[in-house]
Amino acid sequence: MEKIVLFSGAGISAESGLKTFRDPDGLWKRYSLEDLATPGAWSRNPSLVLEFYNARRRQLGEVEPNAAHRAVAELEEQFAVTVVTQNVDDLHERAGSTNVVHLHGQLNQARSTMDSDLILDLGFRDIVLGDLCPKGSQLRPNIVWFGENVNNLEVAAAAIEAADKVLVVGTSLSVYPAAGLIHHASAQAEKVMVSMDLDSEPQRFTWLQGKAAELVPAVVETWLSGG
Ligand code: BV8
Repeated sequence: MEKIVLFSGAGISAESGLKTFRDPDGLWKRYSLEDLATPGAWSRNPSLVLEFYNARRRQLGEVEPNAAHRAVAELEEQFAVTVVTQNVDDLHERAGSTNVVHLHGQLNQARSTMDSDLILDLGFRDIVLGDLCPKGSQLRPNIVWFGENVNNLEVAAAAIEAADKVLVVGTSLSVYPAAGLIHHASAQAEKVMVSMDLDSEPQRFTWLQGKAAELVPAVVETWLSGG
């Protein structure tokens, strides 16, 4: 079975109604990531950080996967698919993808502040000060903040190296080390990138400019019909 890796960023979830980060109306255009998505932010004002993620988690409970997420799930009919995502939403999973590797954590999970391996499912519930892990320490979002180590990098790099096709969707490739993963795609692999705009022409990738919910189903249709 041919192997495919889908590498996604916030742009794949934009048409589900979730804000991206660096588009004109993006989250980091409205808020300061230093005040919301760093360990320093957490130690200075944990309530503000908790509320920022509570609001995003509540919204996640009200949105649905879009045609791009669903098309990616359909690829599993004929291919061995690994989804490597920078996103913290669960829309790939809700669309039916069964092998999703999260690099930056998951919005619907909480984590102990004394044991980073102690992870709890939250669904779409809030975390507030005083919510404690079973070991008695404050719960935090299970999100990788700036300055924290990224999860699953080796697994992600190995999957991309082994892939026959790599489809990159909805990422500005601004955040490292995640963005560096696309360079692990082999010379022989078919390499396609879908986004609305690009800061720089991606070497080795065929760039399709446009919306994920339109372009990803078209690429998937071509691949499923043998193209
Ligand atoms: C680390 C969770 C080691 C939070 C996130 C200077 C230079 C280079 C690097 C650094 C530097 N200084 C510091 C660093 C490292 C830093 C970093 O990369 N900073 C950047 C900002 C410069 N990285 C880290 O800190 C990482 N850790 O390095 O650890 C270490 C250890 C100790 C001490 C030091 C270092 C951790 C990074 C993880 C941070 N957490 N997410 C949250 O979600 O709240 S990152 C955040 O950005 C999200 O995960 C997001 O996915 C990710 C990347 O953004 P994108 O997904 O690409 O979204 P973006 O808005 O940028 O782009 C959207 C794209 O979609 C655009 O291309 C647009 O055209 C397209 N689009 C929009 N709509 C559509 C569309 N495409 C198709 N259809 C549409 N409809």
